[in-house]
Amino acid sequence: MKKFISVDDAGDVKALVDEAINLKKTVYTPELGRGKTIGLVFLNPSLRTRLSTHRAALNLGMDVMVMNLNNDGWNIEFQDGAVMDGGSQEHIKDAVKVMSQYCDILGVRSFPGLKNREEDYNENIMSDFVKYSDVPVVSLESATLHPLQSLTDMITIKESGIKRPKIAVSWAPHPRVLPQAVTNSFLQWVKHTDAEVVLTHPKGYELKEEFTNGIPIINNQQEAFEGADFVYAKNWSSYAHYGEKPDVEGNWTIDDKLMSLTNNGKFMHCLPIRRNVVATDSVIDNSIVYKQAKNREIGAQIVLKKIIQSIDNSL
Ligand code: SN0
Repeated sequence: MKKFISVDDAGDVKALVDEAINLKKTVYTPELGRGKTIGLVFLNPSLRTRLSTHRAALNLGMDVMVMNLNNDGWNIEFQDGAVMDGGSQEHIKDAVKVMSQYCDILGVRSFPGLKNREEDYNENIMSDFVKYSDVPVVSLESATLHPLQSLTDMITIKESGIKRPKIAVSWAPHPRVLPQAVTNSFLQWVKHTDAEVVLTHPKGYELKEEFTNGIPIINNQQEAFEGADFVYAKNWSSYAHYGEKPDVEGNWTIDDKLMSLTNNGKFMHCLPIRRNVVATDSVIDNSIVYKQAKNREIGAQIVLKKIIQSIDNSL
């Protein structure tokens, strides 16, 4: 594995999921990454991704450096050819080039601006990291994708042991405008597994077709929940009316009544979750969200392990 930006870097998804589950038997293998350093660069907040990737690196014997670029670095200029006589102090090109020289792997988190759809869906910032980094780049969530979360979700679903589970991916309410990344990525990954997926969202919240191709979309949330083994909840803002939050009819908050339509379905969410907005306390407290969060560690570890192996093989 030379980088980890999307499902296209995962190779055989089912095999990667199995390898990750198998890795749980020997989590601590410090000889694999000894003498190697990972740099974790954050342009946005993070709790699970930051700590689980850090822990995964420690399990592999790596050293870890964390850089909160927005708070602790210079103001970054992202525009090519910019005349930098204003507020920005360092060009992304120079920052990435330099940071990558101190590391063997560079992880980066960068959310979308949710103002300019073309810019976000071009993945300009992640592409700059890949282009200017001297070492492999791992996405810690980019403008449109969150592959470490999705890999982990595939692990959690596989571990349930349910053959060809029915998964209802559901939009849920939120007070802010949020990225489409987690849902885009989940849909991208789940297509490589044995599952029956239905997507439910209010009108106006259609995702980019590339991600929903071949997946039934049901605008009636109750109908979508019927017989589901898993409910995967997430809010996202509109793709068509980019970065907006069109009004929604009805109450999409996931509660016990909705969950009772499922096949004893398990509730999943990537966290952080707005309690009693996205889902009720009772739904969250009876869910598998902490199992998902715990699995973030093994998901990150299999990715770092595979990248370390490909670095060692090319030496
Ligand atoms: C991010 C998102 O992509 O939706 C990260 C999820 C892993 N979530 C948020 O930004 C939530 C922020 C909030 O105000 O609740």
